Amino acid sequence: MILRTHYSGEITPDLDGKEVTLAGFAHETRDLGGIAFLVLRDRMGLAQITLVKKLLGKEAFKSARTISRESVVVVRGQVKIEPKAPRGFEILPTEVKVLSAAQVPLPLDPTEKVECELDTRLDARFMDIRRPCVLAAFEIESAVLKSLREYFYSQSMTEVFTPKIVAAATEGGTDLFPISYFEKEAFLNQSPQLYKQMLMSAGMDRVFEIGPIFRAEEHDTRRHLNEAISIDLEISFADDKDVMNILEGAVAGAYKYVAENCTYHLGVLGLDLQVPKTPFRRITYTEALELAGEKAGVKMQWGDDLDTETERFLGETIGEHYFLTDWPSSIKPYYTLPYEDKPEVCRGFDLMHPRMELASGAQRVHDYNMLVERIKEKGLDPDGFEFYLKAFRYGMPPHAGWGLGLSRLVMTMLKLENIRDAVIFPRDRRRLVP
Ligand code: AMO
Repeated sequence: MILRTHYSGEITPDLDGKEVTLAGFAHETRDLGGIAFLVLRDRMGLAQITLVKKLLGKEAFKSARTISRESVVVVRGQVKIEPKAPRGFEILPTEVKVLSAAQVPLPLDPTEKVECELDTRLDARFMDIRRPCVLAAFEIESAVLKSLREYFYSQSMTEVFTPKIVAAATEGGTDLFPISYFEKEAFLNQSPQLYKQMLMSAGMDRVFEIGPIFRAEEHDTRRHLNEAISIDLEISFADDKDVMNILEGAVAGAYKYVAENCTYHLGVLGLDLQVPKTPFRRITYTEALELAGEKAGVKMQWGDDLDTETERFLGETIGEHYFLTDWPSSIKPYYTLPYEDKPEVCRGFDLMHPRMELASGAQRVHDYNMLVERIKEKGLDPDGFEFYLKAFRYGMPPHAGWGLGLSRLVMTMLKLENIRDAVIFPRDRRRLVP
């Protein structure tokens, strides 16, 4: 195969005189007559290739000058220090091969000189991702996942996979995508919630899962999609406070890992990443309501879900990651454990970034009878949850956990405007291809 010796980002002036082979896309060509330039782009950056007729030979020089933009090329040549070149070096090639020529016109301009509508970009996503600033988010996302996995393993957690084709709604409600499953009715899973809890009864104790969740919500916002990647975790013999500590450790750790290991891609995005300080501030739902009422005149009743206005106010006031704790039991799901002495308040929490919610979690109800009651109180039918409830009848450890949205974490970390910029092929109300 192609023996690429270096990525362009790995070439530095101290390789002066060395022969290298680069492979990538023809980012730009400039023809000045007797001399021509080809800028080669790969996922680590750009390299200036100076085409010299004498070195290449007449025929090869002629064809190299006419390479269409975005064609796939391999270049073999010598590194030469060139202070006038953008990165302080140029490559003087003895061979330029086109492996796959690009048609013209291009569906969009990957040199980032021309602004482009989001829809046009998503329609030609393969070409859009050739743009270094788009690619950077996905390279960083992969680093975030690496850091999270390493952190979870360091906390002696086991990675699991639970089914995405299921028979029952996790959170109740109607936001489910039905699918045809032979002669049965089935759905795409909204959350691994019920399964990760069942694994506590299986004695797996500390599990995490990174996988897709599906929500048939009609939202058309910058922070909702119909398919998202959720990072889910569940731990036995732990309470809400324990898993909040793990959550802030995971988030701050991901920032730190990216700040230390993704300098090139952060540079492409022009970001100086600040690692959030732990512990994150914790404020109760009631305190949040009071703060918003006092300072911003927001009128909300205790028991209302926080509206976007309140969320925005809190984000602006607090200005950093924070936990919202001790929610009214009435607005958190049935699996959230109410306080024993104050059952109208529960041990549910949300992790907030000033711009939006990143995660929610709770200490769970582990008592069978209480769980059946809570399911009924929410207007749901316990019969539909029999496979889940069964796991609570034969010894269920107390447990707690959370679910964190990967794209929201990356989007807020990188200050991306739209969640679609943190998902390679997003699925929303209008988009099913590519
Ligand atoms: P929740 O429904 O709050 O909780 O989801 C957890 C996190 O997943 C992300 N998320 C989404 N991201 C993009 N588009 C969506 N439509 C979307 N829906 C959710 C968010 C959100 O904070 N079972 C609980 C978790 C738990 O208690 O363990 C649950 O699913 O970042």
